Amino acid sequence: MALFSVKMRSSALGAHISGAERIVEEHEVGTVCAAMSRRALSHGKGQPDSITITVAAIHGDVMRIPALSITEAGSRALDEAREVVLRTLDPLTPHAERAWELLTSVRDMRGAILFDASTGERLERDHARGVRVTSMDAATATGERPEQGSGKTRITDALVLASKVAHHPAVLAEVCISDDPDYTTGYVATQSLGYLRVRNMKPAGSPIGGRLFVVDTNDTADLVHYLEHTPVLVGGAQ
Ligand code: WAQ
Ligand code: MG
Repeated sequence: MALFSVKMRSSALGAHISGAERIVEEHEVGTVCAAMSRRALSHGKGQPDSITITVAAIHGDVMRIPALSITEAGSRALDEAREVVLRTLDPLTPHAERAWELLTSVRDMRGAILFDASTGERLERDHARGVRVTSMDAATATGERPEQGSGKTRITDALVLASKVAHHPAVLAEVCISDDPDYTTGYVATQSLGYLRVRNMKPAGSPIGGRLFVVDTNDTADLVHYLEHTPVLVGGAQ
């Protein structure tokens, strides 16, 4: 059966607004493209003046990996959220505070910061754009997935991305803050800890948001190729 990767990105005056990733069967391509454009047009960050949807046939195998398990940190305020993140990163890098400072100072990136665990340096080539994880989806049949825009998709989408990212051995941890001004729950994820939801990652109404991957690798190109191109289905029967 032919599978297709469907990607959407939207922007206004050149600034990134939103993006989405799916892997679907041929007969679902039309419906998914329509749902993605609807979702892009009603995004909380603003009205896009450009929406690009790319459909590409997947040649070769699709990797199947389990979803990370979801847990929740009971953080009641920003400083508690920061503590949860720092406590998770501290054993993995001596530059945990720098990682937090960096992540909480960026916005409007299409992709993620690649943060070198040992040096605290950024490894991605384009600092304004970051590295965008694409070609992934939940393994569940389309009919069983939550309706696009229902609110449930946000956590599903994040869990799929986090599971793909954590699966690569060079990734030690991921930290995510939503760029939606009214969505203040983020997460920190590692392969062993799973997906830890963290409330109050930023003040309500703040436009900041981004992703940061703490990595340990001497082959950044291999990692970036996996993140950008390897098709991965998450969850379901392995
Ligand atoms: N690859 C890399 N970075 C990305 C990608 C991607 N495919 N998609 C988004 N980002 C970066 C980009 O800088 C965004 O500004 C930032 O992440 C946040 O993206 O369990 O909604 O789509 O309730 O706003 C977490 C859910 C929600 C927590 C995260 O992220 C929970 C969210 P958003
Ligand atoms: Mg967003």
